[in-house]
Amino acid sequence: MTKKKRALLSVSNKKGIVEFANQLATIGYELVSTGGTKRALEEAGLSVRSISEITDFPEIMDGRVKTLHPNVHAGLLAKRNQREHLEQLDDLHIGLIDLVVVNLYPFKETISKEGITEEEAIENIDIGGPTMLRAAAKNFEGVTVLVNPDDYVEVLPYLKEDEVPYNVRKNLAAKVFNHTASYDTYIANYFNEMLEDETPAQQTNTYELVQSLRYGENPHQDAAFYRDPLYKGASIANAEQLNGKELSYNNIQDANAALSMVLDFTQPAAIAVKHMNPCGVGEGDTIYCAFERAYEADPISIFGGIIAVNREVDRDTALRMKEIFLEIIIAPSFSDEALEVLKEKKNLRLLKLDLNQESGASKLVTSVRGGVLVQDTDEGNLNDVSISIPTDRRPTNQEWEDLQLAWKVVKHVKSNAIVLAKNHRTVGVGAGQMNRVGAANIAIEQAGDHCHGAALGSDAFFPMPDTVEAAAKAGVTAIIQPGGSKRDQDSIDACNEHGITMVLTGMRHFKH
Ligand code: 93A
Repeated sequence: MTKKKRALLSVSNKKGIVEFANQLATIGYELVSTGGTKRALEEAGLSVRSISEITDFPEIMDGRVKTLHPNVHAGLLAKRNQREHLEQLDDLHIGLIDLVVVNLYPFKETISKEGITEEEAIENIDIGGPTMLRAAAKNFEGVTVLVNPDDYVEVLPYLKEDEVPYNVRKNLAAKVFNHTASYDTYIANYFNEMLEDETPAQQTNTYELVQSLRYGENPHQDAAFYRDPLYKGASIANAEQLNGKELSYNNIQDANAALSMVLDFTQPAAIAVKHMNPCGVGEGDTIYCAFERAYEADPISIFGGIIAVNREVDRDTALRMKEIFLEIIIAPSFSDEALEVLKEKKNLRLLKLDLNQESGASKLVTSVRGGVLVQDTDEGNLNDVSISIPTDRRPTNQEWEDLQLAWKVVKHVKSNAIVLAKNHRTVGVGAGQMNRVGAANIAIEQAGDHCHGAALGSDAFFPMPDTVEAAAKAGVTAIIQPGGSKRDQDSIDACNEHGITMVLTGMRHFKH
């Protein structure tokens, strides 16, 4: 007579466990469980052996030690095709364990809750569970291991046939190691954060797959999109897509650029992005007015652009937006009428995203060949700096408004960056140039007549007065820049000569 197959069930998340165990019992499995799982199964009328019977040892220390025992781990790790292993088990009266159903103490969920104490967090570090999972996964040749309740249904037919295919077992083992790796990363990060001001701790990151992408920046590049599951701020990874085609790699990058920018605005604002740079930014009393200004800022580049706004899109704004070919619109909400209007464009991607989520620095990971660079996102703004005005003239109220807008926008433009703003909108953007005056010339050319009385923002200091000279010639009357060059005085002198006012922020906004 062949021995009864043995299943070890020990789960924190009891979803689906009763139904699954019931089926296992029906097909002849002996069920073995730890305290809480055993109770749940017995309440449903199943007959279950206690893990203590297998270990010949009680569950002790409030469950801290319940399955950590050679009788469990030998039963899991014995090679089924190695006689010595099986003989050793026989000598020691240890039975094989054929199926492991384990999910872990909810560490991530626990630390995500408000007001959790360190003690509660630490109690939720599972030790016995991952040990069983890893043992079973290492020995997937002889053991089937289930870490995800969603897999019960799929595996059941194989168990009924008494033959779980090799590849299925291997796949389940891979799921285990991915799961335990990510589980440990949460724990590592939790400890790193606790230590933050003491030791520079090793930082480990874990990401969850959001979606595989059709391709990357170009069709011959594979790509996928991952989320940082612990990030609480607004993120494209958490946006609700209400209409349109699936997001592409470039869409996600552009949408992220637009989102990062719109989060810096409190009054109604509209951002138009192309290739991760803003091509038009407008502010206004209403979102309609803000969008109109963002459009007027550069009616050519907005074509095929990505829009982010920080207020509900209403019908009138939707009608205006609909007139232009846009790739994506990101908004905190869309009125029903606006949705009706915009949904007529089948491909237009509409992303609804709560912009009031507790935002904050996210880690910015940039890859280099063979490694990654990690830094905080640039959350610096004018509230964090003390400005100085070294020129003879101070800005007028209107100039100060425009300077603030230019400064907010230039932070998000690829360096070297110059932004010209006037009357609540950008009028010229010079992005990603290898010299500063080159960026200024592009912005000036784009702004044309609008340069007169415009404000100029520069993401970094002026190494020489040539940008001031070019700006003065074009009619710019106010400048905002970090300052800090050895030759700042030359730029200040040039401003005074041309009656330009200049604000120094002391904070640089490079974006390479
Ligand atoms: O505290 S533990 O690390 N010590 C153990 O020996 C142990 N064995 C299983 N946690 C342990 N478990 C975990 O208990 C499992 O991973 C599962 O999450 C949970 C199930 O406990 P119960 O059946 O009592 O609800």
